[in-house]
Order: sequence, then C-alpha cells, then structure tokens
Amino acid sequence: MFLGFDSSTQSLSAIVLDADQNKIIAEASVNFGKDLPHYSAPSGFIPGGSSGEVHADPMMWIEALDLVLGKLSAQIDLSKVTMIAGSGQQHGSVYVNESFDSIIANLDPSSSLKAQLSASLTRSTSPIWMDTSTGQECKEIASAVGGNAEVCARSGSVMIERFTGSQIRKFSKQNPSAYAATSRVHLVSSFIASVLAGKSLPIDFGDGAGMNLLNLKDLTWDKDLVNATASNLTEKLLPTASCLKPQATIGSYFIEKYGFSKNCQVCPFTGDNPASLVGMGATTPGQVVISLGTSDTFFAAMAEPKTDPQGFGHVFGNPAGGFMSLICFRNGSLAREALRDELGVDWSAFDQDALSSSKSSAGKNLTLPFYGPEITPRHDFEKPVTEFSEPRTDAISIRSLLEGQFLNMRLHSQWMGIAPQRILLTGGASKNNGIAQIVADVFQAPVERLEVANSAALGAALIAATAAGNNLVNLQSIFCKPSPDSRILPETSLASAYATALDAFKRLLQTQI
Ligand code: ADP
Ligand code: XUL
Repeated sequence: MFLGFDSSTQSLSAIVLDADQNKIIAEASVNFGKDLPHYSAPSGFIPGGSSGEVHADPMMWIEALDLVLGKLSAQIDLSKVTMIAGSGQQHGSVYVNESFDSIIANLDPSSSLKAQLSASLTRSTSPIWMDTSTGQECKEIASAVGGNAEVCARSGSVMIERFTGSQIRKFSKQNPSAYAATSRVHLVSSFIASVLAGKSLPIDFGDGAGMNLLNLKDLTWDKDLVNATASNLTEKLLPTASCLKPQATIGSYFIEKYGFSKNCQVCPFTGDNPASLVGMGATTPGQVVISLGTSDTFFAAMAEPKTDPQGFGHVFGNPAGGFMSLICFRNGSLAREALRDELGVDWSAFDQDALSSSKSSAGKNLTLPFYGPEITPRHDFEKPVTEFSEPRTDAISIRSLLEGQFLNMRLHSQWMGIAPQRILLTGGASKNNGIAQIVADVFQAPVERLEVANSAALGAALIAATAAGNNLVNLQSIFCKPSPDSRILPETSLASAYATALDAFKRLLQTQI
C-alpha cells in the first residue's frame, strides 16, 4: 500500500492506494478552520496580517498530521504501507533551531507532535504563498545579482514576493538573532516529511524551484542567489533531491502510535502543484490543468524550461522529469466565496442552471475579479472593479466575476503558446458544473474532471507507488481516468463574444494597473 499526503492551504488530506487491487482503499482529511478552530485560522491562515503579510501556524499542520493519522489508522492497518510521499502548499517556510533534528529523532509516542515540536521553532509563524509583503527584499536580491532577467534565467521566475528567498531575507533583516538561531529553513513539504522520517529530509526539485534559489540548469542551490538572499544561508539549506527517491524509513513515533511497519519508507515531499500534475495524469507535455483551490492555478508539463516574458509565470520541476510551467492567481476560491457571501447565496447560485439563465449576458459585463492584492497581474487591488452594460442581478454578477477570473487566466497564459484541446479541471471548486461551464466557454475547450477529486493527494500516493518501483504511466492510466459524466463542452456560439470580451478586459485592466 502507498500513502500520499497533501498539506494544502485549508486542509491536510491523505489517500492510501493499493496497487495490487488498483484502487484507493482509504482517505481522510482534516480541515484546519473547522477541525482545529483554536488556531483562529478559518481559511488556514491567520487573518489580519499587516502590509500584505500572510502567515500560518506550523503547529496547526503538525497537529493535523496526528489527527489525520488517527483517522487513517482507524480505517486500515497502516503496517501494510510500504512507501509514503506527499505534497505541501508551495513557498511557505518553517524556521527551526538546532534542537529540531534531535527532537524529531526521539519523539515520544505518549505525547503529541505539537507538544514536542513547538520548542524547535525560531519563528512562531510561517509566511505562506499568500504573503505579498516582501517587495523591498525582492528588489534588493534582484539588484544584487544583476536584475530580474538574470534571476529568471537562473531560477525560472523573476523575484516573487511569496517565494521563499525574499521571505528568508525579510526575516533575517527583521529579526537577525532569531535568524542566526535558525539552523534549518524548511518548506512546508520538507518540514512535514522530515517529522515523519525522524530526520531532516532534502527539498524536492519541484517544490524547491518555488524558492527563487534553485538553479534550473543543475537543480542545485545557486550560490549567487543564496548569497544575495541572507548571510550564512548555505548552511541552513537542506540538499535538493527528487521526490521519487526514498530517503529514510518512518520514525518510531509513527510505528508505535499508528502501527506503521519499521520498513515503511519516506520520500521527500513535493509541492501541491507538481503533485497535482502527477495526480491529473498530466506529466507529459500537451495537457493543461486548471486547479481551482484556495488559489487558482493554470499549469502544464514542458520538456524545457520556458519563462514568461511578463514575469508572472513560473517554472517548477516536474516530478516525472523535465519541468512544468505554472501561473498562480491569488483571488481564486476566496474571491468566489466573497461574492457568494456578499449576495447572501450558496454555491447553488453558481450552478449550471443558475448561470445558464444569464447566457445572453456572456462577455457583456466586465469584472476585474480581485477582492484583495493580486499576483497575476501584480497589483494591490482592494475590491473588484466593474464595468456593467446591464442591470445587476445575482446571476449576472456571478457570471461576470467568473468570466473575469477566466479571462484573466486566458490573458496571462498566452505566453505559454498552448491552445488547449482539452482542459483538466481540479480543486475544490471544480465540482461545480456552472464554474466548469464558464471555464469551457471562456477557453473554448472541453473540460474534464477526474474520478478522484483530490489530485494533489492522489499524485502524492502515485509518487509513493512509483518510488516503490511501479510504472507511473501505467498507474496514471488506472487512477487518473476522467469521470464519464464530467465532460463539459464549450458553447461554440460564445467564441466571438469572449474574444471581444478578452480585449475589453485587457483594456479595463490597463486602466487600473
Ligand atoms: P486547497 O487545496 O487550496 O486547500 P481546495 O482545492 O480543497 O483548497 O478547495 C477549497 C475551496 O473549494 C473552498 O475554499 C471553496 O471555496 C471551494 N468550493 C468547495 N465546494 C465548492 C462548490 N460546490 N462550488 C464552488 N466552490 C467550492
Ligand atoms: C503556486 C502557489 C499556490 C500554492 C498553494 O505558486 O503559490 O498554488 O502552492 O496552493
């Protein structure tokens, strides 16, 4: 059996698959907001951060790990799991002191992970991908290495506020003594993997590429970028490795508490987007995935790194080899939720029936769909900007917001040069047929969803099975099947309305940024 974890923005989930029976045999998840309300993070992060700061408590992720393993061990005999892999929300960083490695090597199963690990943090909260507070540090690092074009040529992205490098620099400037006491900077992914393994594990190439520190040519830390980021950083960084190469056997805490076998191995964890590429069966070039989670992302495998001339897109490692391109939109599900709550409706107002009533309004009412700072394009929006040609109804407002989200996505993915023949849709909002229809219409391509909704956790379980010697392509043909009734075809009569709307959207956007 193979176990895959996904520690995302709002939840930790786990999938166990049995490659002999070709099926998923257990699933469990913990929602940070609902199941761990004492962290006061209803959407997985601490609300109200100043100057664009968005942090989360790493102990929340750790407490969730104990909870999810408790749920899984009540369902199945975990001693049959031979390999564990996982993924984490990308870019988030965890700062630990010297005691971390000895604490995780000697965890006491009669106590909780949280009680034992909190003393090892040098920074009580972790900056996560939603943080936009490091503009100054981005400028400083870029100018030290010769500008953003150079940073992008080396790392696959220009300096990005949410990426880990500028976050490390900010911490080293703001709190030099706590930075000096930091012996390791982990990513969310490597932190959780290390706790499971009882020793600090390497950082996976796929996720490591989201730090602005990895040189894509040789997949190792770029000395100049590391030196420009913070002093003595080289010694605080873990080595890099592939998420397909197991690094350790599971720690004794998990053997004694949850019944794992002492032979169960642990792979380095990757990022949620690279894992999702695997779980969607999209690791070979030619397919496009749109993930509608807390963030919306648009990504595709590519053989060679191709960078975005506008600087919004990124190159990450593809767990199956090669690379993936990705564009991330910060105003994803939380923007859809904001409009839902503003109108006092529920998700049924976003359903196909509700939205088809406003089909004649397609492309006529523009919304720049940003309820807060956006990263694609980069701008400190405070509320949506609208240009409506018709009176507002709930259906028209919802249609316009969704159209705005996907027009923005279409506009900012043009540099990839992919005309999608089919779009694979995943993430929490992908089950909504109304939203899926607008995706199909705006991109004028059929949309498919897979039988398994949680593509990152599935991808992690497939990575575990592959690391144990199974063939990934075979596994994907079994586990990554489109669900037969999930296909949504584009309304071809709307093609010209959306071509016109794309130009109008671009013009409206240019008046604001
Ligand atoms: P993440 O992996 O980033 O933690 P998920 O992929 O689990 O997030 O997606 C969670 C989001 O999915 C929620 O914030 C919610 O807004 C959205 N969602 C869930 N159900 C629906 C639905 N029926 N229609 C639209 N959005 C939904
Ligand atoms: C990608 C990004 C987000 C996070 C959280 O660059 O910032 O997609 O990985 O899902």
